[in-house]
Amino acid sequence: MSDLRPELRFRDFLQVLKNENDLIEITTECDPNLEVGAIMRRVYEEKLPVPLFKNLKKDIKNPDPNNLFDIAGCLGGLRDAKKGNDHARIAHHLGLDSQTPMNKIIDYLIEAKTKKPIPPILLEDASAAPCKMNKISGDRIRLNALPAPTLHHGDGGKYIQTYGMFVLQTPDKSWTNWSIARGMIHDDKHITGLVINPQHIRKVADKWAEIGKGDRIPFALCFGVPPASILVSSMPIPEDATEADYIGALVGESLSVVKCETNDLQVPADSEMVFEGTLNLNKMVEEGPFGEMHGYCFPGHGHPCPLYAVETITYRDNAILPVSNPGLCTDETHTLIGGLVSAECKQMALEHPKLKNVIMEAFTPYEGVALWLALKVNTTELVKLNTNSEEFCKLVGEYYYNSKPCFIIHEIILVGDDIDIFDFRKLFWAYATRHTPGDDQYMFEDSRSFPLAPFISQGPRIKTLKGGNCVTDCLFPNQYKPEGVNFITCDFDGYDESIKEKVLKSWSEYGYK
Ligand code: 4VP
Repeated sequence: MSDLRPELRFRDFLQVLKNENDLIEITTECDPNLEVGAIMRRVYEEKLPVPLFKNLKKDIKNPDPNNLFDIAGCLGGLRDAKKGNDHARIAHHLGLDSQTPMNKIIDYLIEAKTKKPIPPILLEDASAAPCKMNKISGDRIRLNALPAPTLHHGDGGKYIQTYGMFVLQTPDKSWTNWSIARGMIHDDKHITGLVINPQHIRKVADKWAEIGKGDRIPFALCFGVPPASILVSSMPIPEDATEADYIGALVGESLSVVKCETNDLQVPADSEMVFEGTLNLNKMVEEGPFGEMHGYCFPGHGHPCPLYAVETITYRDNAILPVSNPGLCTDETHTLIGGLVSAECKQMALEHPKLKNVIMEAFTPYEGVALWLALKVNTTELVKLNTNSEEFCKLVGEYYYNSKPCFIIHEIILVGDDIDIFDFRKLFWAYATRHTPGDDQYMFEDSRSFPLAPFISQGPRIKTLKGGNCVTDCLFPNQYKPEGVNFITCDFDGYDESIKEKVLKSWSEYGYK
């Protein structure tokens, strides 16, 4: 049996992918300026093996004297289903069997919440930690010399941070948040990035501002962390919950952490690289534009964002920078952010007295780039609620659109229990055929809009950041009533079991391979 622990060790994760012919070491020179991004986009869109860029083109005028890192991309993208399970890489992030399908991954994430949290263990001898092999600080830090990628045409700079994990802690140390937020190189010593509400990174940072220390908030940015950690960092787990303890419960053991060099924060010992320093909420610089999870970059000006001063970098030998290149489906913004929002939304249903028996599954279909949330409804249980479309959709919309996980969602689609919401062809068919546009759609104008959604950022609601959220009811009116609806679906599934069995058994006899 293999002793590789892909969920705990980033290098083991890469080795597992390599063993499964799902990783290609690219030794041809590749330019971090757009070429790496273009390769990654093609890999995501064609579901090809992950690229490990071993020969990044150097900037002749400004070469990196420390030769800090190679790049690994597309680590949470989909694998070609012909090679087995298309969610294999997500399963490996959690140490699950590579064949585990997405609905089981969602259930696994929910189940781990019921397990006792396991806090991390602080290694006394930090010098033994891989992330402490090398250290640079002060003048030796030259961020502009690093082969950080410019990912999309139109991006405002080099995005060194797309798949690393920020560590921030409240001043009273009661809440430590691990999260992903994008980060762009500003100059040789600084990066800038989104620190926005309702993200927890903002809430923790605001606690420092409340005590007058918003200009020197200690942070660590860790790259190549245990894959279970990066996955949970995309997760909207409840406020005050410590991601590290939940991850311990998820992987069944304590994570090993070490203290930072310049502050009291603790970081995964097995990280590839750790940037340490202070975040200044009062110093705003231009960040972006950046091609985002919905598949667009809107060139032009960026937005003011706070500044992170990078004071020390520790890193292991031959460090590897993990990179996500968001865009058209399917990349980490859809599998991880969307997948974890799905888990939270299913959990929310289980916690609701009326919805717990009615909502069977929740999923953000990748083709909807995590703007859509599909909810599968148990129609037998729905009838017992003695409700109707308007009342039920208002209940669902008010509950979900006022929650943090649904911050990124703009359309909730209700479908009956004959629809597999993980099968987009079926979901889209139900969407097209089972609601009357307008009549079966309920708008929520008081809830928060997602500023990154292109129709919000490019439309009038960018001024108010309110509303534009919809519940689309793809249940027929009679599915709310005891009489129900009688229909036979005109697809292969719609035939009797006996016919299907006979056809499948005789398939090759007919001449089909
Ligand atoms: C919560 C979603 C989210 C996705 C991308 C991004 O840059 C910021 C927030």
